[in-house]
Amino acid sequence: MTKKNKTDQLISGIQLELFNTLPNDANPDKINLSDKNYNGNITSYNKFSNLSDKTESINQSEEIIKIDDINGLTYVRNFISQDEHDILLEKIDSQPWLGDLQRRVQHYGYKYDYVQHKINRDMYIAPLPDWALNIATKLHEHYSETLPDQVIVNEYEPGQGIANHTDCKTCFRDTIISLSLGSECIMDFTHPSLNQTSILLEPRSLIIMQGEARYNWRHGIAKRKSDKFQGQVIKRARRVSLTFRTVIIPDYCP
Ligand SMILES: O=C(O)CCC(=O)C(=O)O
Repeated sequence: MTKKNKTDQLISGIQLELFNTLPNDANPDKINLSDKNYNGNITSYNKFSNLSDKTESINQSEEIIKIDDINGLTYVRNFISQDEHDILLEKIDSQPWLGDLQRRVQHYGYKYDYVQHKINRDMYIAPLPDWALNIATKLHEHYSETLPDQVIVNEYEPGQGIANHTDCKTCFRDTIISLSLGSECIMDFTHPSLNQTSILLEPRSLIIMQGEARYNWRHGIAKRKSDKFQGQVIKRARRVSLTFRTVIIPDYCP
């Protein structure tokens, strides 16, 4: 059983509309939007609004934020718990890193060719390891129409970033999801004819790109040692991200 709350809040001079559907015994005051991640309009609601039968593994404080200025862009705060975060980072750090890009990376499922922007059966490595498959499955249950079968782990030391880009349209299906670990950082979204938007990515959060956000916008992380956001300087530390995608293999229908 759930009850529906609608609250209008004015935060940092911006009108927010907060829709949250909480279990009857949940305390709406626990939802904290004071550290808003973005300079525009958002619609925010609690995870449990329409997922009542699928909540057993979901962190109670998970919060979904639709970024109204960019169709198809969703930010999910607290997707994993702090314990899950720490275990995941330890697991990743026990795996070998590749140094073939300007930052260290790990590839799972398929190795993506960043130079030629292509993927095919020859690039298949192995099924996702359990720790990645568990997350991919949870993403598929709640946020992605397809089960991600490719993961790239990126490591960003302060000063490192990733150029503005759109993920290869012919290589991957519609939903691209990145899970952040470690440091906060700003991700920029640019469009040929619309204003740039920046989102503060917190550790344990997801950024989900679908539709227009995935195909018509570019996303990137500037090479900086700190970010300025809403008048505050945020020093970067080491950030590790896991980007989940579902590959399109030509001539193959699953
Ligand atoms: O670090 C991130 O969150 C995004 C990574 C990314 O865009 C990519 O690997 O293509």
